[in-house]
Amino acid sequence: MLTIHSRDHQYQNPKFELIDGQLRPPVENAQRVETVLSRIRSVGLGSVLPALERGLAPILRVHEQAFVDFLQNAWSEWVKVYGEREALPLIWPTRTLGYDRLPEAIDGQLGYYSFDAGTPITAGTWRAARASANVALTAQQLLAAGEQAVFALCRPPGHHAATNLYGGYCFLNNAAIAAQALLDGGATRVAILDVDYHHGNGTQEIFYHRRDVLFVSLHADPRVEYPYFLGYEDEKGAADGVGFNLNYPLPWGTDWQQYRQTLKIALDFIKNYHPDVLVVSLGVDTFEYDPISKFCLKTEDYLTLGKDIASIHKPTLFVMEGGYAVEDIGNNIVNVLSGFED
Ligand code: SP5
Ligand code: ZN
Repeated sequence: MLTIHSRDHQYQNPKFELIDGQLRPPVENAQRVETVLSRIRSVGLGSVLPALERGLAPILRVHEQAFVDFLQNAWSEWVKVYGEREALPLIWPTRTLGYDRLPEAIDGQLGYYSFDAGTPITAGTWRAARASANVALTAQQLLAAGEQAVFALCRPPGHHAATNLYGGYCFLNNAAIAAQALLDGGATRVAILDVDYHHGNGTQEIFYHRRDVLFVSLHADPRVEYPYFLGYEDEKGAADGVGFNLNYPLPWGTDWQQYRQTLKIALDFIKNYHPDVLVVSLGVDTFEYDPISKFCLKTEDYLTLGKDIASIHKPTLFVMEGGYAVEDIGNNIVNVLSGFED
């Protein structure tokens, strides 16, 4: 299987993140990509190709222009006021505070365009986020040109990013951008299967009113897990999209046997949708030793996960999302990809 990669991921390199009431070294760090790359090379999964520049047009098919402008300028605006320290929001337009005014001050804008304080903007965030979208888009082009499966080694991840919101370590929604580009390139129906531990709230929001993209997500129950406010089973889509959004919240402690029962139902649903293409939001933070998660999948289970995904026989674009057990994510990601190819 071909892998697409960009060195520019390293420009998202915050010194700390705010997590669980502490400033700690970021779990979403550059080492993640290096572990995956080295495993891809040691097992000989296939060639690793650089991402091509695709410009802003395919990004603007998914994200609002003003949001993209904001991401592009946030760091320089922040530095004017606070100097070269990580940009974090501290106030949000929530419930009765009002939510439809875009303030002029950078602090207000950070709150307007974000949904958490765990996603630092740094000097290189925009460069890295764009590169990550280009990774997904380059993989999308190869798939459109006839490859059966391609792996987009995206970083920063994307599935929490919505039309005009960033958060959850995500700025641009790589999987959604690729799915839209597949449609724009001639596909009629695209299915997105999100197997990251966290609900893909951004992807859900982007396609919630549409039936040309089916969004199916297995994730930790938002009643007790991040992102808390979306990902419930009664969120089934709206307007034309009713019936084309499917959430499967699972309890803490879910192991492979329990996970697989739900996965089979999800894959059956996807199969009956008859998509032209499958996009997999591939997070391996479902791993038993993931530092921020509470599922119990083992390294060998990811082989079966890949095999199960292959069983619906669709051209498949794998887009990397989360997974923070930095020593193991290489094995876990590559197991999914090689299980798929077996
Ligand atoms: C792409 C992706 O996986 N984003 C995840 C963002 C999660 N950020 C908040 C994590 C809160 C973690 N609380 C952990 C409790 C155990 N220490
Ligand atoms: Zn995740």
